[in-house]
Amino acid sequence: MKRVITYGTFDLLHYGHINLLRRAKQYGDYLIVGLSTNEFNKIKGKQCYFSYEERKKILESIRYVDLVIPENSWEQKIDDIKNFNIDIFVMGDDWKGKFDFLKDYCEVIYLTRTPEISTTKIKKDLNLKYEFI
Ligand code: C2G
Repeated sequence: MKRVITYGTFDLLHYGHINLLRRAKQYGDYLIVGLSTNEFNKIKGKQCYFSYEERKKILESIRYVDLVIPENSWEQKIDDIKNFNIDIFVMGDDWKGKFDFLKDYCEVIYLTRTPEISTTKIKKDLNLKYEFI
């Protein structure tokens, strides 16, 4: 039973997120997502459209996702990897190298980001399109 973990905000869920989750799951049998809480998003400088509970509900409905846990801090990853017996840590390669310190505890894999799409782009495009409505 190979257990995989990944972390993120996953606001305004889009196909880039799904591509990441689908590929992350392919590395094992069980995928945990550490979902950034609104408080942690403030630390990350992110303002979410959906609340934590709403983002959690959306993630839990995805076939690749087996468990969603809160991500409250940058420091919790090592404990999570130990507590959940994680074999593989996966992140998009915009984070390449940033989590190599986890290699002492599990395999670390960076997957290519899906080009073009991002939550920021969605917000910007919507703003442009509907700013006069
Ligand atoms: N992602 C992707 N392709 C995109 C957009 C996002 O592969 N076009 C990936 C990111 O690389 C990340 C995941 O989807 O692995 C979630 O993206 P975000 O919600 O933007 O996560 P982020 O704010 O980077 O949070 O402790 C780690 C942080 O919580 C990561």
